[in-house]
Amino acid sequence: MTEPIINKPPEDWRKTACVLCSSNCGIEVKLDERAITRVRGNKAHVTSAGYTCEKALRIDHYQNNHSRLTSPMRRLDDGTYVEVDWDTAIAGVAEGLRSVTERYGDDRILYYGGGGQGNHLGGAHSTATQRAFGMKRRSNALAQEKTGEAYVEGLMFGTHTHGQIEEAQVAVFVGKNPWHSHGFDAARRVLKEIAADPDRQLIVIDPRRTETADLADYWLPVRPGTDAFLLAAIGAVLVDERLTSEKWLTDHVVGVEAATTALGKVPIVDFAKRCGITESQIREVARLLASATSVSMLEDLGIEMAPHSTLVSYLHRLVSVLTGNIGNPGGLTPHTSIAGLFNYSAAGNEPVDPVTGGRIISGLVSCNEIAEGILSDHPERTRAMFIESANPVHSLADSDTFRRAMRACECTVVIDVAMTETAEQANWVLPAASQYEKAEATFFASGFPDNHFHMRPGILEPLEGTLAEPEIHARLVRASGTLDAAEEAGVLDDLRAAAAGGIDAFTTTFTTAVQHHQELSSVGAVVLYETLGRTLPAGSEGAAATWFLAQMTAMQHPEAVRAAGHEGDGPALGNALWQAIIDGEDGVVFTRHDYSEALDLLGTPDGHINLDLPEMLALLGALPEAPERYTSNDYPYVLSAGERRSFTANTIIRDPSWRKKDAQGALRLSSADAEALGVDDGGRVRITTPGGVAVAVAEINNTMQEGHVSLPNGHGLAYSPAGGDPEIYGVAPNELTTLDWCDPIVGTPWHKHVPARLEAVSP
Ligand SMILES: Nc1nc2c(c(=O)[nH]1)N[C@H]1C(S)=C(S)[C@@H](COP(=O)(O)OP(=O)(O)OC[C@H]3O[C@@H](n4cnc5c(=O)[nH]c(N)nc54)[C@H](O)[C@@H]3O)O[C@H]1N2
Ligand SMILES: Nc1nc2c(c(=O)[nH]1)N[C@H]1C(S)=C(S)[C@@H](COP(=O)(O)OP(=O)(O)OC[C@H]3O[C@@H](n4cnc5c(=O)[nH]c(N)nc54)[C@H](O)[C@@H]3O)O[C@H]1N2
Ligand code: SF4
Ligand SMILES: [Mo]
Repeated sequence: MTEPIINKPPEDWRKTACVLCSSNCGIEVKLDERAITRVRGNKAHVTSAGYTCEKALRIDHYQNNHSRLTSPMRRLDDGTYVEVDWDTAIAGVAEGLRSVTERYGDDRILYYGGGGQGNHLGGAHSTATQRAFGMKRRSNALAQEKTGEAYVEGLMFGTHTHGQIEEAQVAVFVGKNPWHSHGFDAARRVLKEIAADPDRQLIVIDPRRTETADLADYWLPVRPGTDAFLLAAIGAVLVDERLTSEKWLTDHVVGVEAATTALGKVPIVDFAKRCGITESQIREVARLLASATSVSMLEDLGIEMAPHSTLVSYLHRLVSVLTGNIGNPGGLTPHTSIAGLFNYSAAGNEPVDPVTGGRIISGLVSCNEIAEGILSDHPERTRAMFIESANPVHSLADSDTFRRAMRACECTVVIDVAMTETAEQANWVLPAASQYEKAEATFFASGFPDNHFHMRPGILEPLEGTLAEPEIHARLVRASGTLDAAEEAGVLDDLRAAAAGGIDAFTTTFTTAVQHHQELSSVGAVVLYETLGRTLPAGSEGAAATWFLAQMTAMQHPEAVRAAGHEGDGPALGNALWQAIIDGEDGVVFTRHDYSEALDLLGTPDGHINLDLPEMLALLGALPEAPERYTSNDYPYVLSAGERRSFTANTIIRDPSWRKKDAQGALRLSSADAEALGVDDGGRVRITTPGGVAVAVAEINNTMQEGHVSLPNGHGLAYSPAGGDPEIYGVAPNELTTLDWCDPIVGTPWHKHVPARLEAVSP
């Protein structure tokens, strides 16, 4: 790297990324002092190539707003906060965590979070703090959306797969609205390309006529919560009409007979009625999927947070496998990861939570069970929580119960940039530097045949009073005493000296050091930050941890790393990749494969895809007996609580003035429902659910089916405009949700399918 970005002259553009969704589009920005005044897509970016959506252009509302924290804070008994200095805060947090372990034993502290849409380096450094303080319980937002998918993928593929939509002949979205939510690169551009190409088809399975559905060749408006019936029927047609890819299945798949036998019993006509899609349309779609050269199916919250969620995750993959769409160009492909979000190796042998009895998927406690466990009287319950870069009071089901659970803990710590709903309940609040004030990166990339990684240095100095997470974790690890012996033996000094001599010298010294001091590898990210990180340019220090990730990637996929243009063998190859990551301001290709190698990346023990999942097949067999509806006379509507819209981005931006439209976060409902309720457009509606009551502004919107209404996510945040008292804008969806309304297999909440009662509120 030539010069630190933070030292660039004011008139220069600075390269960074948008942090508002997992696409992390490369952007270039101009600054005026600390304000981000201009934003444009970075055309040279390896993944996004200049693409952005409207949200990136208003990113300054994330960087500069009145919610930013500027001092560590400690909660007093009366619930108010006092500012404390960093030394006091670090010592207090270390003492609070240590005393919980001393009193209750190991494994009583839960670590939650570790990264949002743009920042995973904090989480990478937190592993050091977790180990230093014996935090073994973990959870994060993935355990309220993607654990069902991960469970099924672990059993079927032993790894994650991703649809290569850009190349697919047929793209299918099941409960996903990529026009707004993205989830793959340059989503709107790619959707428009597919829509404009007569040889390619777009299929959207969604009760609402979304912006994506508007572009689709086939929009299948399922009745909410009935996707399992639709996908089972599509699978059944494949079997009934002998449309499966026999030869390919014989070569690559086991358990075909178990699955096709179960599908053979599906009552297609009855299931068509239940999901509200005609049999002829189901047959037409099944034939299209079977005849296409490639199909990419992607699921998202519309099925992950609705009835039969884990089963649906299985059923649509079953359809992809039966039609031979795994590992082919434009199909679903396994891929490399610079650091995997899930560990698939325990699939099928997941441990059970000793307190709640729930399955722990990939080491993650189910989000819906965290509060219940803490509030139980089980002797092994969690007694402390360490929450980083997450806002679970707002984002997890039943906000009130999560608040109570935090208060029931003996020590709670929050690291955040803002005074959030969660920070407001914590004993200690530690202010983080923003994602434009430090090195950051994410581990979301799931590209194939090429996979990308983008490490961005900070473009601004940390806001006064804040620290970047690597520094916070380094201080906590030091306070734990874990590094005392190595420090006294002069090992850290040796590592610093070696790092100053270059990455190869550092590699040799580090390898020897961890042999003598094993604790160095257990808190490895912090050791790297404290040594190698000190030699990196200002704003890049936290990138040292990626050295380890580069080494691991080079060890696991040496050929693919070399094919991506990085040279060397063994540790030298890892170092070449790392240097490219550090220098690559537009991101790098870190692995390059050929499609002929795609199925080599499967992680199942026998290298085959497995369709015989007895638990899922039993659920499929039991579908005819499933309830016809989950609504009742008391709660006759289905509320989707948390829709992605134009100006929503989870709770990353708190300042409501960033929204150009839908400032109030309206409840969308059909004109038929509005008329029946006597509600006008812009009028007010009371929403009552088994979890709570809220009042929202109504928006009559005929993309909604009758009986189905939706609220946006990310609203209902408290924000104080300059000098003003805090105000709450819109409805916080989880004031309306409950903990028990969730998937029976993995515990993911059914937020898209909350039974609700609506009443007009007189003006
Ligand atoms: N603009 C914006 N983009 C985002 C985010 C954001 O907050 N704002 N958040 C990011 C995150 S964290 C995530 S996980 C993704 C989520 O992205 P998506 O899952 O695409 O977003 P949602 O709008 O929550 O839900 C998708 C669709 O599910 C539909 N749906 C509701 N019920 C059902 C049903 O029973 N069956 C089916 N088939 N569909 C149903 C809804 O009508 C909606 O169109 O978005 C990411 N991108
Ligand atoms: N009812 C309902 N609930 C939902 C959903 C829904 O559809 N309906 N969607 C769910 C989904 S899919 C998800 S992913 C979750 C998301 O919910 P969470 O995982 O809680 O994540 P975010 O809302 O993205 O909050 C990220 C936090 O990180 C903070 N932050 C930003 N930058 C930094 C930084 O650099 N360092 C630190 N330490 N903190 C930072 C922000 O201030 C914010 O408090 O919400 C879930 N909740
Ligand atoms: S919100 Fe997502 S798609 Fe839009 S610019 Fe940001 S990263 Fe890209
Ligand atoms: Mo999410």
